[in-house]
Amino acid sequence: MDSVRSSETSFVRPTVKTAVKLMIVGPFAVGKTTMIGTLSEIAPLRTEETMTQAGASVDDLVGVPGKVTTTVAMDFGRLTLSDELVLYLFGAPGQQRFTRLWGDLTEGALGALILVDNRRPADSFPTMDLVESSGLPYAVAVNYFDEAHRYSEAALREALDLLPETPVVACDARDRRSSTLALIALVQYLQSRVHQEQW
Ligand SMILES: Nc1nc2c(ncn2[C@@H]2O[C@H](COP(=O)(O)OP(=O)(O)OP(=O)(O)O)[C@@H](O)[C@H]2O)c(=O)[nH]1
Ligand SMILES: [Mg+2]
Repeated sequence: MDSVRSSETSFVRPTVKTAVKLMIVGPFAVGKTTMIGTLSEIAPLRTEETMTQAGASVDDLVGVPGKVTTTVAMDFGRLTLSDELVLYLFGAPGQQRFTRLWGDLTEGALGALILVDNRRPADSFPTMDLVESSGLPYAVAVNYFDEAHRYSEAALREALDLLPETPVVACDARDRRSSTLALIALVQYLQSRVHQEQW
């Protein structure tokens, strides 16, 4: 990863013509910070704070007992996808108590990748509500924490009540290739929507 984050990638390439802002969103501890850290070619901006007992009742530590910090505002990273296209990645907490931040954080975004924890898919519903009410087009990436809860795409679509055209991919937020593919699914979806509007 450090070799990717060499001085060569500190600046946006002069050939880049388009910069796109995308959101990476989802419930507590779903892997948002991990994914942006995995994808970003620059050192990601993080706003991690130590969790205290005060949050115990609202942030369920199921499956991540070792988690000691949480994002309190946002994550930020950058990924050059081609000579002409650069993505700015913003991570946003999806819990209802952060709704007030949502409007400012999503300003100018073209789309969102909604992360789903395969062990607790319903925890992503509040995030999906927020994204839908803000009108952002989205793709869903199921971040696999264990093998026990492997669902077929059809079952996931039904459980999450997705439209047939909404992309759904499986991913491992710790893996660069897998996370890039999830992002590409979103970007392709956004491009297909633009083409549809043009015709
Ligand atoms: N097994 C597994 N663990 C993961 C994966 N992605 C993230 N984790 C772990 O899950 C924990 C939570 O990840 P974070 O990236 O902090 O999650 P987050 O969504 O940013 O969390 P908050 O900002 O607190 O809401 C960390 O311990 C990660 O190492 C994954 O794909 N598989
Ligand atoms: Mg985080």
